[in-house]
Amino acid sequence: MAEVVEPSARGTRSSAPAELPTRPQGRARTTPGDYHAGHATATPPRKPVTPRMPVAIEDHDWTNSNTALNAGEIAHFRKHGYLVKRGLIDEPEAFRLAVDHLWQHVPKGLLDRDDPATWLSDPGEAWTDEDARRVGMLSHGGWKMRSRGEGGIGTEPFLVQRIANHPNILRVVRAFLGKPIKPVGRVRGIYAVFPKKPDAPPKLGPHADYHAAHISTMVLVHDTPPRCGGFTIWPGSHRILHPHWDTVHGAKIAEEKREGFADARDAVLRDITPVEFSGKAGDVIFWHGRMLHSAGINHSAETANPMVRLIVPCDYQIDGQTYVDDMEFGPGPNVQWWVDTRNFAEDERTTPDNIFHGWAI
Ligand SMILES: O=C(O)CCC(=O)C(=O)O
Ligand SMILES: [Fe+2]
Repeated sequence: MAEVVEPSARGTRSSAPAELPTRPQGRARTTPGDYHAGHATATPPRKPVTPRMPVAIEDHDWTNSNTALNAGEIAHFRKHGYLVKRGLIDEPEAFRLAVDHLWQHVPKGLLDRDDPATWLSDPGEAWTDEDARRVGMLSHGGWKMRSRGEGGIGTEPFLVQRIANHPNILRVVRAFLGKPIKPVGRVRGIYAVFPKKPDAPPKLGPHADYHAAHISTMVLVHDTPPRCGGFTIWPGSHRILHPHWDTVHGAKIAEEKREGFADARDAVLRDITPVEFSGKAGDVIFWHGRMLHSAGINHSAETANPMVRLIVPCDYQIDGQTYVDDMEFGPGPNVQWWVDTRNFAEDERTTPDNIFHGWAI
């Protein structure tokens, strides 16, 4: 059974810069500066909820790696909120560079690429605030490797040009949206999920993002078998959560809609079995920005082949909008600076059925 999920209590958010832990002196440095705290998506459940354990993602008879979308794919994405394209990008060198990049940036040798025992070691305080600023934080058994600024981690050409702006990915995004796509300036980073200790309980961290992307991708940069930490999503949650947001893409949920959002989220967790994305390097999952999702559970330390799961998350939105930074919750310079997409003034208020307003599907 998964652990009970208790989203962080609201009202506890501080105005500390993003990713600086908002912690009392001396608390573990692996605690993230939780930018979700205070946001409506972090409203606690009325009753504790235990998420179901994920099942492996399944291919269908219409699954393919074309850059056009067939009727089966469109219907599946509309209903379930995600679509997998196997072997969509063939960039072994970029993938190798991404994997090497992560291991080359481990602070002070705290994790050793060749020693799986270190992947379970939980460096704790040894991973300092300064390390987190340079290479990203450890949190909840994962490492979101990323850093701020123009040349920050996430802006490297092998991530941006060869992966995020890969013509095949852009063609699929374009097929969904039917409009020019804003070129991507950065990926979120390279995100690792460490194997959990064999006797530790499996934990999920279900949450909703609010980055204003129309669509996002997770790109596998190495082969990732099931139960090895694959990105985990709650199918159909995009439709259930959509009406609870103020606008179709923006980050806001009005005060009086908080409880409704939280109840809908908790119903999703109770009723829907999540799906875990596994596959081979170059497989890509396209997912709707309103999906409830989580980093996956990495059981590989229970097998003969322990592995650290790595993915590259990328975000896409249509071009030519009036983009604005959200200084409080991001994306913007303070918070969610690792996300390339922005809120935009032309965003519309939600209605029960305008989730795909303006899309080509
Ligand atoms: O690492 C993962 O699989 C999930 C990451 C995630 O939830 C996010 O980037 O918002
Ligand atoms: Fe997320």
